[in-house]
Amino acid sequence: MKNRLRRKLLYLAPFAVAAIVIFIPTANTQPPTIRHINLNATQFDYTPGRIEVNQGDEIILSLTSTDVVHGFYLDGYGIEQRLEPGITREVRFSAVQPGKFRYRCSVSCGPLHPFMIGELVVNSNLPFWRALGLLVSGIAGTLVYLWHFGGNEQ
Ligand SMILES: [Cu+2]
Repeated sequence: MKNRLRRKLLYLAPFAVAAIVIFIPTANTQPPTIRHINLNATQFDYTPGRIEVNQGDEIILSLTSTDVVHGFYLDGYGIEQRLEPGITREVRFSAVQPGKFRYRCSVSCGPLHPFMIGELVVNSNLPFWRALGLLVSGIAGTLVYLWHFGGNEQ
């Protein structure tokens, strides 16, 4: 009887370890937050030129042109906004899609207009993959457990 219990624990141990490893916190596990970002458009770049957020974050962009009329177009999210000089426009969206997306000027604003490009980085949602990993290891653990001990009382 005691031996059987020990064998059970031995089989379950790897899955317990897997579950613990999956939940070890790392730098990338912040819960989704509201990110307020000021983005300035000036001939011929954006400041900041690179924005990094986490998947699931709610993004509020305050867009301002500091000189001439510019535009803001965000690849992948299909967001477009015309920016009149000195008038701040707010764009709000959820960063649901992970990956790298370019934002570019969509209003011809001068000779270097085609090079007026920035980058939005949406880091993938690690908690989601951890939850999935836990689910998979849980199912695998259950299957192994049933396979070894199910209905076979010896
Ligand atoms: Cu421009």
